[in-house]
Amino acid sequence: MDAAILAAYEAAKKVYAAYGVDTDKVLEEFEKIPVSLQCWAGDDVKGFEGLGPVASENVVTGAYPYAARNGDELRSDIDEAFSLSPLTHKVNLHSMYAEHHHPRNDLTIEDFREWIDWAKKKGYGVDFNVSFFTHPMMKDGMSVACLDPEVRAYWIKAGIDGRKISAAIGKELHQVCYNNLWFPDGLKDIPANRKKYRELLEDSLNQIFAEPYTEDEKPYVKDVLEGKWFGIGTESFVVGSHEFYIGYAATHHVGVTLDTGHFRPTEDVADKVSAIYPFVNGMMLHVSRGIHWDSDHVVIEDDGLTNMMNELKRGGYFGKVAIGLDYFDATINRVYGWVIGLRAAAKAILNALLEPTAILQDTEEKGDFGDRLLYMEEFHNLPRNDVWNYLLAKKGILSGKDMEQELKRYENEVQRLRQ
Ligand code: RNT
Ligand code: ZN
Repeated sequence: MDAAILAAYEAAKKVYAAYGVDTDKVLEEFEKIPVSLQCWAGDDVKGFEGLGPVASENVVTGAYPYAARNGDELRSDIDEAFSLSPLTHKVNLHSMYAEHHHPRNDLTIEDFREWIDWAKKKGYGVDFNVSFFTHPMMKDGMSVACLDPEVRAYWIKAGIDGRKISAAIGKELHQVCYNNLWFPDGLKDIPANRKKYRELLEDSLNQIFAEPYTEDEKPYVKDVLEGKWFGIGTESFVVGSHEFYIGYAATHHVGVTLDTGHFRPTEDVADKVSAIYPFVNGMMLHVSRGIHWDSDHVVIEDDGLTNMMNELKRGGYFGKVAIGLDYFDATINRVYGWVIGLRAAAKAILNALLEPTAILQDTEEKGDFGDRLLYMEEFHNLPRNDVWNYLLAKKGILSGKDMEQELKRYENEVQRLRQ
């Protein structure tokens, strides 16, 4: 290792020790916090089913070339992104990335065999989602809340199978597989009967969750419901709103997903964790960056991310609340997008772990609010970057110009051949 990086780390270690933080321990903790990468950003949420032109319920903008066209390309791109991130990794799969061309509502774990074997070989975890969108069986943007019973039945079956697939993945990889359920269902204009759609969604969820997990599946799988307050095409009404899912999860022993882009832009999503977590069975984050709306910009080290990771640290939620990324920006190289988001998440997690939280919470207990704010500000000046540089050097992960050159090499030698 570069002697200057090591010397800086040793000095930083002393600074942190004076505040009661053991940086070696922090680096051990860091290894235990996986981040799940959204596979769907690698091809603009298209999937591999070859369904032809069908309406999409996810808005992706941009036309950067070289999107992955099949499983091998997508896995290669993910490997490349992970090689530049110091995190412990999971891959967040969507059912539209099955490689065996079975119908969306007739899939088993074997349709994801290539993914699972690859994850095993590389030591990645896997999370799962049924893709309840971009499919001929969607009707007017609706799936499980559709008024048409045939459409509902189709997607309920997909939801039931999705739980089996998730449990099988978790068992095979020996770690929890989060089965995330997001339904785009909603209406562009003012509904005349909101209640009816909510009743249909409730009934569909009851059918999807009817079969409890077996005792040997339970440690390896969690169902989480992802709400939203509006979407493009569902401006007036989203059936699966946050209120609906929090109520449903609390009363049916399932979990929720908080996508940080799915709230009013001024809402503080970090504040919601301790308000919801105690009452639901599991929580996942879709860390995103919305600009004015759920725009899914690449995650960067901004206040939203910092506040969320600090909250996970301060509330003891690391290891309890699952962290996933969710954004897609097709105006830049998609591998760049992943690398930037992974490194931002990694840095925010590391900074949160390094925070001398006990001091902050102590001043608060004592009512020393001046000290609390003073130290919060002062802690921005701790030598975090020296710990970060050491972490990357220890893992042999490139930074700065070297990282940029590696990404350019990958674009030129690998991605460019896809035209
Ligand atoms: C959409 C949700 C959802 C999707 C993915 C593809 O608003 O955020 O999580 O982005 O499932
Ligand atoms: Zn999401």
